[in-house]
Amino acid sequence: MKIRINPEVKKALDEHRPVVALESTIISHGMPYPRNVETALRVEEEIRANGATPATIGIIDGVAVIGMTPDEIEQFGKAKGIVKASRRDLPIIYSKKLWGATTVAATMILANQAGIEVFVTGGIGGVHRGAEKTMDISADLQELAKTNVTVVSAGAKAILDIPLTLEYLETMGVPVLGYQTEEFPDFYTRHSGQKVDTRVDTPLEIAMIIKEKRENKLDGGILIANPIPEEYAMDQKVIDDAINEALRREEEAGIKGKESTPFLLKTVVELTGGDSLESNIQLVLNNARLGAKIAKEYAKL
Ligand code: PSU
Ligand code: MN
Repeated sequence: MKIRINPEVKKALDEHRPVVALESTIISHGMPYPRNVETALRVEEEIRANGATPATIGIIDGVAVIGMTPDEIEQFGKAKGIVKASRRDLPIIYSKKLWGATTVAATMILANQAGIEVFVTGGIGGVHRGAEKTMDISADLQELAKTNVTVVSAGAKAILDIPLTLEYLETMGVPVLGYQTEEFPDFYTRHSGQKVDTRVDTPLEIAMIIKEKRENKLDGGILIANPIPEEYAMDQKVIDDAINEALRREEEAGIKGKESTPFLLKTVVELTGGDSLESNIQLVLNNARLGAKIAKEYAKL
């Protein structure tokens, strides 16, 4: 396998100490430079401060890197043209020795191959609005169905169809755990009006559920929905208006496929004068804190 595990990460894994995986699409395609790099580095710091080792994952010259250096993170944030890499892109990127920014799906695959259970991101991909016509359903959901990794998120963005995303996860047998909430958060706000599968109140409770899923060979991922802290949440009307306008512009520009999510994110940032970016950064930091605590509890079990 074309995998390079950073020595610090390798040592932590060998010693059964907590490690947290991080994705790189959020760096290359989810936020503008230089806030993307600054955020990625702060997320790593937050994970360390909470007692775990961070492992930012991406593909460099056709080799999957588990635990990028700060300099590599800078390159992922700065360079143009790094391919957004989901499951189907991996063999092509390996074969052509390209750089690939890994999505939630691809990061889950690589985290699992490296032996990392806990993965922190911002929001997962899901069922897009209008999917009954376009069939645009993120490969992240299929990956959650089969790959043994726990994904810590702030829910899914309202650019998606959240009720359909939750239906899909139910069909695929993915536990959706609300951290200190009964309601599934919609990324920029704490509320989507949809219920989670189960409320959990402590990192230990989550670690125990992960352990049961693994020991009982119930393959697949677990989705943790961790609401954005109230003080950083966006005004519901402001964000709804921005999303609706972004969706309108997407339709007008005829944007489809893998370009869709990056386009919508970028347009929402523009339309909110950067406010949505601030929320996005804060919710990722908040997920990093929780992810490190879950990894720590899980390592003790
Ligand atoms: N949601 C975010 N920020 C992101 C993404 C999702 O808030 O950067 C990225 C993740 O990498 C996710 C991907 O896996 O978008 C989903 O893309 P698609 O919808 O094309 O599957
Ligand atoms: Mn898609």
